Amino acid sequence: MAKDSENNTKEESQSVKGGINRRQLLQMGVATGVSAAAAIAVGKAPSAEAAEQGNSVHVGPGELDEYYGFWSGGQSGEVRLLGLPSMRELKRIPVFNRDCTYGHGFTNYTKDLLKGKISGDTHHLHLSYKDGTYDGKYGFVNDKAQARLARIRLDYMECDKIIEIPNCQGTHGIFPSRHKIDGVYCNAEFRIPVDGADPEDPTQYTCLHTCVDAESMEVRWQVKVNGNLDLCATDYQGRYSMACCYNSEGGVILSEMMANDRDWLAVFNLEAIEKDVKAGKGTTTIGDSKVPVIDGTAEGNPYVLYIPVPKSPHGVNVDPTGKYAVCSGKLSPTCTVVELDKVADAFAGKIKPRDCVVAEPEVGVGPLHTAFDDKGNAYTSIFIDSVVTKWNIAKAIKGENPVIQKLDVHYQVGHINASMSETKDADGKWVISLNKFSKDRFLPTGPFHPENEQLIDISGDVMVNRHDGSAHPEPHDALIVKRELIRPNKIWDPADRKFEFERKLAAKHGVNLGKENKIFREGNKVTVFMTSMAPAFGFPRIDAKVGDEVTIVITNIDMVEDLCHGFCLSHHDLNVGIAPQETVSVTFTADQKGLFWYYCPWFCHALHLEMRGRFIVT
Ligand code: CUK
Ligand code: CUA
Repeated sequence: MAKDSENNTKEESQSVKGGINRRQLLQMGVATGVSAAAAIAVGKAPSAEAAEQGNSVHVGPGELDEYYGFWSGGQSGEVRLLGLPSMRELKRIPVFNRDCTYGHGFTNYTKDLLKGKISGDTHHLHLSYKDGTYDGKYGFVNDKAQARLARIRLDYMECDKIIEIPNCQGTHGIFPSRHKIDGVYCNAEFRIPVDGADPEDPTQYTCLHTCVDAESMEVRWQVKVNGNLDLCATDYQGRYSMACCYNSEGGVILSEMMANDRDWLAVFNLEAIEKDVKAGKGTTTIGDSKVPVIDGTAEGNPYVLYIPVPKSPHGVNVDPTGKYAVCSGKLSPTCTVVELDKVADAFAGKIKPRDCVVAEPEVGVGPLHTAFDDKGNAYTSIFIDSVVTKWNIAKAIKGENPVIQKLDVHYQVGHINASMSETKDADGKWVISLNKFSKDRFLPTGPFHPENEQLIDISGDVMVNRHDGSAHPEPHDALIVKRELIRPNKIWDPADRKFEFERKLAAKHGVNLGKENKIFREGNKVTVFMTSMAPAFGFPRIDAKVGDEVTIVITNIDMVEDLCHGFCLSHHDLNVGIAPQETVSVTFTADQKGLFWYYCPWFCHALHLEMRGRFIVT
């Protein structure tokens, strides 16, 4: 059996390159005269043969995956790193949450990032670009819950910046520039009263599109818009950022928000905005914020173009050619295709905004997000129908029925994405379907079910589901990135900018960081510099007095890849991990008298359990 299917796979994958083979056609009913599109579009399950061709999710023991998956972690406030196609979870990167695995929210460095907040809601994660593809430098992720933007450095897979977006609530869609590292554009989803506006009067509410500098992570400018903002995208040339708007009504209850038959795609003219911001032309500020704000609400203003699209749209994605932006009508069974080269004429008043729309294909009930392959096809997630619809963009523009296949997914898909879909190098191999309900697909887990993620092979003419995987709620979005583009370091560089605080502290005390073990006392401040090297800490005993403010600076001086230590202090709510050549510092008050063992929580050595010491408070 195994041998047979192996042979079939080889033979058929060859024939499938040039198109659908005869056996497949028969199984789809095509040979009986029904057109391929019609036969597949009715939602027939792919044949057993089709299921055996194409890509495999099997990655053998010791083999490495071909892609990194970057997952937003939803309510968990984190980001997750997977290997694809195996779907093995490789790492959870804490961002807006506290996580003692790595000490995020416990070390001085990360406490400074979080500023006392330990919850978040990550929806959209995107990587920095150069020339339309990933440059491997940064990841950016939003916090919808507290209107923040975080940056992850991909060289160490750690969060290194978190900023608050002023005068915004519900920071939702974000997208970086795709031509080079430049801006990160952030959409506020909730309209709010600012600058003393009356909370009782929704007509006074404001909504802002924000540009953050990707390197300095400072807010450059904001644009005041009509309606609200939702998902975000940028073009490939640095001309436009864009946002779909589902609440052009400015409503505050459901029926008000659903009233209009059309809302819009807002397109931001970056050149016009930056020019006037630079010249200080027409800019204001809001409240205590010093960020220049441009008004994009007037009809025919040069900054924001409002392209009408049906109805309560969700999702905006730019195809790999950079020509088209695709919006979905959450309450319309259609996608809207906008030709980006027409936008300049619309800004110039030569054509109407609506004339930028070149197609509105019917794709299914409740379309949300769209991904792309390298052959001009789009894949749209259809929430209500629980399908992924594959359709052809060129056919849609010609006015032909573009739907190629609808594949059942289980159940209620939110985001989907395809391998390298958000770059010019989309490769048409995989689609990930992030499904909001798993219902009966897994062993019961009580009232809260896991989510279900399905990995779909799109390399052949027929989409085939290859894998169901449970996920901790609730990943919103995911990227599938070629592994060659991501090259994280395996141990820390002790000269890294991350350790600036600890280096300064060491210099102040004349300590050679990572080389010396020393304890200092100034008044009620105790500062400890110590090393960790399997299986011992630099000090087997640390003394303090009740009320002391204790700072412990620990350097893991092991040079060996994967040899991590940690520092956990019993009964002090303090637990951090320390990677090879990393230095961390923790500051806490010695508020309890007695003896408290500190120990290494990472299994590092045969004598790992003995890697501990006494903290004695008198
Ligand atoms: S949103 Cu979640 S399914 Cu926040 Cu990207 Cu569309
Ligand atoms: Cu060090 Cu366990």
